[in-house]
Amino acid sequence: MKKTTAKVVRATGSHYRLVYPDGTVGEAVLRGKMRLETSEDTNPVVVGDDVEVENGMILSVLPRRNYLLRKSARAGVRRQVLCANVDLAVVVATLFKPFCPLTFIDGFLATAEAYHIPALVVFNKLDLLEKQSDWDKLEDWVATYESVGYAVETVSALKSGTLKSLRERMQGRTSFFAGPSGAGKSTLINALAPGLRLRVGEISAKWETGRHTTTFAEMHPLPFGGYVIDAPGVKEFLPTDMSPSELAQYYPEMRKLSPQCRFNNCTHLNEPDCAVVAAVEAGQIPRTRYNTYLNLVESLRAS
Ligand SMILES: Nc1nc2c(ncn2[C@@H]2O[C@H](COP(=O)(O)OP(=O)(O)OP(=O)(O)O)[C@@H](O)[C@H]2O)c(=O)[nH]1
Ligand SMILES: [Mg+2]
Ligand SMILES: [Zn+2]
Repeated sequence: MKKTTAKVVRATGSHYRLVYPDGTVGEAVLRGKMRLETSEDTNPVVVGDDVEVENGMILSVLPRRNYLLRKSARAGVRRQVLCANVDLAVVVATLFKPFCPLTFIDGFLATAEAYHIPALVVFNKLDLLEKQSDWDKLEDWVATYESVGYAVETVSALKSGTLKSLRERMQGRTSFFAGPSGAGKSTLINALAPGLRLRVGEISAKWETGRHTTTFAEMHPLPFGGYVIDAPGVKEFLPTDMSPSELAQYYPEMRKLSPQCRFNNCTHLNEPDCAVVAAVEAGQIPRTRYNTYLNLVESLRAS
């Protein structure tokens, strides 16, 4: 077989599943030389990559239109590239079962911002909301994200009637789904593309967390056009490889105000005449967003 290009649709350790331009599917491994050239702090080939391949051997990765990476949770590995060449970065969050920290959502949104990928916040498991205080909390979170310019969907993977608008946003695009384990990423994808029958997991009754059912990232075609990448749930989504003042640029509401700070490299932590801190105190920037910024700065400093 002569040299050709293909799309990586599944990445498990050092094995990859490829789809060729004619629609055929094949398995591949990395050429030895490529493994050697690979730096140890990241993974060389990810779902969504277009690769050059010959005889089941991946020779090279074609230039990426974009990619998404986070701080790796694995010892000895600094960062983890999650996907490449996507149109929409979707964070699937829940108010409970499992609880999704706002720092998770905001770490994800800032990362998508850093890599110039449009982002969408999806609150799933709407059917579990009972008390008025739950609905108030959801309304508050939705208002927060919309007020800083993000698109938000509120859905239940178990109620297909709630998915219409999400489907429209995903139609014809390649979306990447991230979220804590158990948030319902695979269940949502099953509801959007019923033929797939992806494995879904139980929620631990004791911890109200998921059980890491999805173990590798995989790209699936959608029946209404487009693709979706289902990914393993992660506990944290922390940006990496940026300074605090850069991170602030990836909070759109801070980016807007930072020209009014006294210092042009203001980190909005404790500098005098900081327009961002003033806006937080005046209630013009959501305090929850500023708090997650502080958490993420902390994590950048620790890495
Ligand atoms: N009540 C309710 N349960 C849901 C909803 N969406 C998913 N679930 C349940 O949540 C559990 C976990 O769902 P999964 O789809 O496996 O979650 P995941 O995000 O793919 O988890 P990982 O693969 O571990 O990252 C399953 O028991 C689902 O039935 C929803 O909208 N409402
Ligand atoms: Mg899953
Ligand atoms: Zn400032």
